[in-house]
Amino acid sequence: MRIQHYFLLACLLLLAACSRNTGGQDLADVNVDLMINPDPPAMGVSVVTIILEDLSNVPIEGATVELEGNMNHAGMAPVFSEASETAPGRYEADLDFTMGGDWFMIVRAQLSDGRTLERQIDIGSVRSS
Ligand SMILES: [Cu+2]
Repeated sequence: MRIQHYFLLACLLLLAACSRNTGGQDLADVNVDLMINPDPPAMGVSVVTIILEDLSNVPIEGATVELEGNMNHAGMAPVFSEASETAPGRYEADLDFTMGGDWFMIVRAQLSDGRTLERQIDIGSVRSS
């Protein structure tokens, strides 16, 4: 193969990876729990903890977890954060709730078995003070 062919192949693989990420599936065999400190959530930087388990409550280790915080009303920029695994199946991220009001979280996880999870979780009201 000539060098151009490798380049084309790399581009195609990248495209495939990107479209998988945006089109992640809500995997039925994965439990996703979300906790926020402080609780109830308040405006400002908070610690968001995601627990990933299988249906037998076995922790799902080695995932890459990303969070996207959104508000229910239009015109707000989403807030992103990357979580790190602090214990088996436990992923923590700092996330800045930039405004009081109703929020929801989109949890994206790349599992070690190669599958991609995407799940939306309602947070409800974030206090403004
Ligand atoms: Cu807002």
